[in-house]
Amino acid sequence: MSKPTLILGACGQIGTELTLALRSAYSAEEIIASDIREGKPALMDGGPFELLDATNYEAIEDVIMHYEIEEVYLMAAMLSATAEKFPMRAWNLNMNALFNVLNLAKEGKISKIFWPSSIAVFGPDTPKLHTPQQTIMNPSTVYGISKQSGERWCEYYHKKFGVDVRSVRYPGLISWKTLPGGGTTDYAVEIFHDALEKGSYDCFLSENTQLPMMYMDDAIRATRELMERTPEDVTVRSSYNLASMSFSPSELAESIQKEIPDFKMSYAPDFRQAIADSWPKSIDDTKAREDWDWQPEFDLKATTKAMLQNLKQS
Ligand code: AKB
Repeated sequence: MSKPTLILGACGQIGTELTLALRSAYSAEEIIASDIREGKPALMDGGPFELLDATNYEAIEDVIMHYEIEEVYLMAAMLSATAEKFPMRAWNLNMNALFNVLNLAKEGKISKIFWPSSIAVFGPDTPKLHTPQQTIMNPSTVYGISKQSGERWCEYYHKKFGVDVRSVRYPGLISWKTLPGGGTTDYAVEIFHDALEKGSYDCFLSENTQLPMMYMDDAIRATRELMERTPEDVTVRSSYNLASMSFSPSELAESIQKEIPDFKMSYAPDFRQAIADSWPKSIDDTKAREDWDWQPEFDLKATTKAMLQNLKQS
């Protein structure tokens, strides 16, 4: 079953893999990639692409009308570390892009939205272990504030206008096809590149900073599984907690050392340490498991092996 679908922010870390996955599952011609810049050849050559600014309502509306788009995945966002440097730019991008798609759905121009939230919605007052779906949030970062506000607006548009918007709180995502940019969990991707290229990595978080993480294949599958459910199954319209594994930089280094015994790790925490310290260490995703049978497949060992193998071959 294929529906004309628009991906905003298709050239980023998640957008690239989501676009490729949807194009191979459905008719590639119906999966329209878009971003403010061009992406990798695999993405540009594999189906339609539009240069599009997610904050420009009229430009998105034109593309939606032209391709008769039904579903939109809004993957354009400024992540946690960059957002601390450019708070107003982050707020404008993260909120205006969301309002654009929510309003297009409210006006009946699209029928379904996916919008990613993040573990960044939680803050220093949140219980750190097995953080529940419903708990104290109080995010202390620019990015987290925008994601928590976004969650409130998603639920509001669903309740008030019947907008079918769906969301998960992604943990740090580990992938080999496209580098992340501007996040606090980026170390868990950079480390694999440096391990293969230099045999060492200087980590910007301290050795025992445990954070929730996920391999990209699991994240894409979760996204698709949530989007494929009937609206009645989706009982959370803010955003679902989503989990697979949690580890610290030193645990990741040990896992890499099992594959590359001479790998060396050093630590030089910077401003991103404070962001990481404000986030949960592990997440309780019972609600996602109950509502749409979420089950992760990749643990730390499987992720390490997949990352090293794929990066060596790429
Ligand atoms: C970030 O580090 O900012 C993101 C996130 C956890 O949402 N990867």
